[in-house]
Amino acid sequence: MAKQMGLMGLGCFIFMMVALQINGASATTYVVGDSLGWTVPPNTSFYTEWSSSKTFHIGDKVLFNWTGNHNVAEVSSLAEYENCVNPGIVIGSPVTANLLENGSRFFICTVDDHCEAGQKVIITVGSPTNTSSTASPAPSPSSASSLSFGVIFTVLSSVVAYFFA
Ligand SMILES: [Cu+2]
Repeated sequence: MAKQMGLMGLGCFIFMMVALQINGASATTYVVGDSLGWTVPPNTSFYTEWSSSKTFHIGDKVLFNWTGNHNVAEVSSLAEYENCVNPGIVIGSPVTANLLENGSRFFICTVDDHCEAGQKVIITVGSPTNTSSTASPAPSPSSASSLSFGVIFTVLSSVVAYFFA
């Protein structure tokens, strides 16, 4: 009985460790612009450089934080982003965008000419769609999770099989 309890305990322990790892791997919140926040930047490439200095993964969040007269609007294409097309829908402050899938998302400020002055950012999860980067793609979190759950089921089945043997 003591041996069986020990094995069940081991199974639970492994389950908790794997669950913690899954949560820990998908919980980064990035503040757009870091200490500058979301404002008219000192130069038009500021947010492009900020974004390219980060590696975003599915499950991460980006936080737009600002004071004063700004907003966040999400446009649906690179063309709209480049032309600062106002989608007519803006979001209050602060704004947190959840990155739920691979691809690029385009955010701009629609106040006055802030977008033209560089207050816009592209957040890309997975392989960049608009650069020629040859960096190897990050492993997919979903396949990592599937693998982890596969391990859990294998371990638990072994424990159960042992228990009933
Ligand atoms: Cu603005």
